Amino acid sequence: MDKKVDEAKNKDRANITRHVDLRDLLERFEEIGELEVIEGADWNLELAALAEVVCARNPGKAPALLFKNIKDYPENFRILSGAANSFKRLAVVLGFPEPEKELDLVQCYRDRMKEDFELIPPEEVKTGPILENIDRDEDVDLYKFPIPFIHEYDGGRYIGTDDVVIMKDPDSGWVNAATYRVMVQDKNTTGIWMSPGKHGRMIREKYFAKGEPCPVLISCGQDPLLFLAGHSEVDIDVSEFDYAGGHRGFPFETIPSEIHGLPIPAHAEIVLEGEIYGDEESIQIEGPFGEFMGYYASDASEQPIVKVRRVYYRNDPILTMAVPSRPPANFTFARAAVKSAMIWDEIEKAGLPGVEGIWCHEAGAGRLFNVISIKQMYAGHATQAAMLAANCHAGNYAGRWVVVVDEDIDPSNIFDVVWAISTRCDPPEDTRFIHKSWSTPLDSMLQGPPYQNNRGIIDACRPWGWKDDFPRVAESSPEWKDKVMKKWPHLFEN
Ligand SMILES: Cc1cc2nc3c(=O)[nH]c(=O)nc-3n(C[C@H](O)[C@H](O)[C@H](O)COP(=O)(O)O)c2cc1C
Ligand SMILES: [Mn+2]
Repeated sequence: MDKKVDEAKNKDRANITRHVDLRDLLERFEEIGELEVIEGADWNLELAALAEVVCARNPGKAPALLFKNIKDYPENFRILSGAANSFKRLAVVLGFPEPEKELDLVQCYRDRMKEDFELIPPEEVKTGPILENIDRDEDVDLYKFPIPFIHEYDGGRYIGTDDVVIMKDPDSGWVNAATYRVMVQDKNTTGIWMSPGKHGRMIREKYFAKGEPCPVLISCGQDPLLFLAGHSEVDIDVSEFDYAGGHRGFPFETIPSEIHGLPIPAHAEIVLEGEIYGDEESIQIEGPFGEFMGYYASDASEQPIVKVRRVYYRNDPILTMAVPSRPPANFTFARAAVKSAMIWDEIEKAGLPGVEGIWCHEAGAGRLFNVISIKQMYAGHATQAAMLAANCHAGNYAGRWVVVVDEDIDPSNIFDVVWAISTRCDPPEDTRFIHKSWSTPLDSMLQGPPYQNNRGIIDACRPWGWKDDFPRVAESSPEWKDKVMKKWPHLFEN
């Protein structure tokens, strides 16, 4: 283990020793003062409500919450909320120097993708902490864990929110590892919900088409890098394990599971193994669930179930919990940064020059209101930027607005962005629409199938044709601002 860490250290340009697993990260979060231990909360509505308000009151800066001594449960069966969801913790997780502002994170990520990123496949090992406890067949009892009931109108307790669902394509052997919600039905059965077009759903359909159940692992507590890869749009045929490994700089260790030989992350906290059944006798009602757009947009529906036959877990396991809700939620800051960087990477590879920054605002749940700033270089450049950002894989699913601004506008600063839309945009000329795009039953603006939505793009750049004659901005020069701030510093302390 130490040797690998050393190798990673050498590799990392920032010379940061990378973490081994979630527990290693928790120590680091504690060192930087960003971990709060909460004792005695109730799994039933209380701990999720606390996670929600703590995060919403201080977006990007709220601590991670580690719940222990949860009502009705052993002291050390814990729940973690918001692991990577702050400036500082996300930088630790990704191995970046401490950021000063949102775009520092995006820039570091994008630089890595541009310069030295490579996919690093997992390394198979024989054993690891996840095998400390194994419950088999009739001993399986999911209620052993303090599974949260998150919001009042949810249809049940969700064991899988900050999770990674691991499935193997039966034709190519590609291992997909993505975040899909998992609701407990009874002590050894869960529901699982996958939106049309998702990789896991495509894989599941291949098994169902052959009349077979689909083998699956559900990791319900793991390294935040796996969760970040699991809920970001990593390309089809690319394993999120390889992608997350690439960001850590050394491989994730995996152990073949007992029944299906699927890769169990060796340092995960809780992993379920079983099969997904989608036949008529098996399906059960799933949901509703408070969703990422901030609504209950889709009703409860009949969905496939997972029959759980193994539960692997570490001693004193930690269930990781995401609380989708009216934004900001306890994962939207981290998502905003990663998604912004992924879109930047993709559109740059598609040939777009002149990108200065991107920010997928938390107010749009990190998907619905994405702003891209460019240094305009030719007529049509702004439209190209918007179209690519709206349609590349990382920006496509369930999007709504893309705004393009000039390079003097900080895309992460909503005040700057509203000013640009208000003063550099002629609404009938500078808004355009994209119809029939990839969306989801979770879209608050869709009442039923087919789940396609329409998008708006806003060109809030100075009009290309007369941009050099555009009115001068009225503000003190940087020199004057600097001078006065130095002269009266007490006015500028936090
Ligand atoms: C907390 C959370 C819960 C999510 N739940 C679901 C879900 O239940 N179903 C789904 O299709 N996508 C869900 N997503 C979005 C997917 O994880 C995301 O689109 C991911 O890229 C899908 O991976 P895939 O491309 O391998 O299918 C969720 C995301 C988050 C952050
Ligand atoms: Mn995938």
